[in-house]
Amino acid sequence: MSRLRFLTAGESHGPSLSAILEGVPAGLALAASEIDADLARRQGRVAGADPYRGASARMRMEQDRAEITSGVLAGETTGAPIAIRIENADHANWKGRAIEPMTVPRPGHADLTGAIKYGYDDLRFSLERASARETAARVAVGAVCRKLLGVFGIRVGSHVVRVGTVAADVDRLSPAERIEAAERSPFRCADPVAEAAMAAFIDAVMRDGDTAGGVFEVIALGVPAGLGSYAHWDRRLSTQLAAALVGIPAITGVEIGHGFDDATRTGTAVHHGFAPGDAGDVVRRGPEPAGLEGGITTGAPLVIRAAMKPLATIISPRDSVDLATGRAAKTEYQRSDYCAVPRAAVVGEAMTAIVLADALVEKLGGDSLAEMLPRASALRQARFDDLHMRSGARVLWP
Ligand code: EPS
Repeated sequence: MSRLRFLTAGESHGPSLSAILEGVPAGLALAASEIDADLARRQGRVAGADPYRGASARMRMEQDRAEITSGVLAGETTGAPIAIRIENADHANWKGRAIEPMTVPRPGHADLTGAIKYGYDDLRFSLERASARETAARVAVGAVCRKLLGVFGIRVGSHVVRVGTVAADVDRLSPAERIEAAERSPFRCADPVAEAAMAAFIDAVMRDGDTAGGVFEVIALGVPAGLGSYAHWDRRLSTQLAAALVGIPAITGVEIGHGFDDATRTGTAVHHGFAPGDAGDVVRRGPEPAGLEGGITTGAPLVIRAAMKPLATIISPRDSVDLATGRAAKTEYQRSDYCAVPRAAVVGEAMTAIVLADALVEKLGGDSLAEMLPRASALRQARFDDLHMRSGARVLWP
């Protein structure tokens, strides 16, 4: 089913992160600098801005750069697997160092569950791979998918709608305005009033030695109707998008459009009417339902939200147990971010781009761009007449 697939490898303080992406059609122009642009967005290194407030000191250390080591020849994809490598600058600081085993698990992190599952006596073995550092590799893969989607006029962006108790008010902005405004904001927030309040909230959390979570929204524009299917649960695009987002570290909730708010309303308030359009098409009488109906895209902007729990690495010591002695102990602080919601939003874009690129390749046939482009124009021009939807009554069951 899935035409496009990827794997990542690498530890947080190891020599490098690696990714292999397979299923990208031949003929896509691709340069490492295009991947670097998204890596910089994930790190908050945009237009010379300082890395996001609330980010770990590690962010100042890393200047993530992608090296493409296969699948691209003479500047174009060949259809072969694309391999990408990103160095960890911090590796030099850990290499060859004798490090005391970590034996006190941080509640909420993968320390304890990793040790139970794999039988570690040093919890750093969990931490190294469970670390959100790995999301840099996903963003690199997402950048390639973004490039592919761009050829078909599909754009993916994100913005932060909540940090802790501070919510952004974005109702007056169109989906395109939201993601464009976020690109100019150090918090990826489209509401300048909320942005200032978010900064104050994060400053207070940092002063208290605590962490903050929040909610981000991913928006995809220009998505054609007809991607995904209701034929089986795993073919629903909503299933794939929700899984892609909840698979980002610290994500604990996913919402299609305003799913949780809509659950408080009645059907007539949520489902607006259809009307015949001028071009022989069907238009809606109210706001679009988040771009998905029956697990299939409608052609409207796709809107998905994800909730991030407050990070589990907290500067203030937490009650725990020393697994080496079995006695009560306090956690020791490991360097971390205080709030990573704006960075998680960029990872959310990457995961969304990967799902959409897979669905597009599945719909259009993905050996080469030359093959996909004419099929995409035919799809966009399809009218109901072409789809034989006005043929009147028929017998369904002979
Ligand atoms: C992370 C802990 C911190 C973060 C890291 C994710 O790393 P370190 O322990 O090296 O200070 O900075 O994120 C990144 C390095 C990154 O590039 O996103 C964790 O435990 O998840």
